[in-house]
Amino acid sequence: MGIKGNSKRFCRALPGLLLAALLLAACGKDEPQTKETELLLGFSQIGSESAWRIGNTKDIEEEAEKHGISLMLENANQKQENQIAAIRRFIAYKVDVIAFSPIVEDGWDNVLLEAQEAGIPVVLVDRDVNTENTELVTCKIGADFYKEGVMAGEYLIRKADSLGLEQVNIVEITGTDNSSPMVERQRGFLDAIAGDKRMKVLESIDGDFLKSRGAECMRSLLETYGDSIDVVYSHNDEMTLGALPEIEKAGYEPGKDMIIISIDGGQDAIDVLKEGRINCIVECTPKLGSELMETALKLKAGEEVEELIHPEEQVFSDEMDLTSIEPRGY
Ligand code: GYE
Repeated sequence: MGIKGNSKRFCRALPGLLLAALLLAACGKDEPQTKETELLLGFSQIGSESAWRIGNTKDIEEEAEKHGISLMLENANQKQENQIAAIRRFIAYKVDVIAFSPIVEDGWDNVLLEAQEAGIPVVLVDRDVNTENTELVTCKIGADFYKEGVMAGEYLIRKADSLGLEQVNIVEITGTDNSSPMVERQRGFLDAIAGDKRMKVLESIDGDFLKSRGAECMRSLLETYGDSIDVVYSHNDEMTLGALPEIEKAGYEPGKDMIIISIDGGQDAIDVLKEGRINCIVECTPKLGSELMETALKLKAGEEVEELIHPEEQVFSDEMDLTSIEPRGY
């Protein structure tokens, strides 16, 4: 799976437009003209770094189709400059609505101003931007990353209580530096454990949300802290799945010798949770497509939209009956 090339995406939008042009050409002067209300949505996706991201792209494609929306979808291959260029193309193409998942929080003001000047509403999907001009963004649809971090920290406190631990040494593998899930998952977690004297973060290391980086980070953490690591808190499943074999190679049993906490809840990680090699996964749902399409339709119709939409999320952990987890679908 993965995101297909940009030109293909571009073509997805075209059949509708071609059809409209053909209809117009075919209509004689006296015949009534049937005009479709086309909605063209430009969406700039970050890349394909994780099962979460691939599931998110698929969901957006499927929901666009279900809602009869023409989608120009571009994959930025993990580069902010590609996202900025994509947004500029959407503006030039005069899409009705621009949506994007900003790879990092900073550096969007100029291009957002250009969208505003062109009168095109902008919807943030999944991640957030850092801007003083809140008028630049119409609304945001995505998870409450701070709450996810808090839920991870609260689980750890309960787990430490149940094991009767007196000292808890934590290593944290973080997502992409300056991305909103990285910033907020860290802040929420630290706030949740702040009042607990047993908790100590030995090191936070940037794993960029990638499996390969998760493995590298874990190797380096094991070299430095080895036996003293009690907990691995990883900001996504991909990095967790990269870290686990390294822990095993070093002679430890993840889930028993070390408490493993992850975020996302893709099927592969849920299966590993069921095996007992991960202790807790805080859910982050990639299924944001239907909210996005409904919001885009409302914006096109000139209706009010909600400024902030957070999906409901839960915690999957060794505290529950894991057989009750429904197939995740990504
Ligand atoms: O957790 C990670 C993905 O922004 C919430 O990005 C998203 C994160 C998700 O690559 O797996």
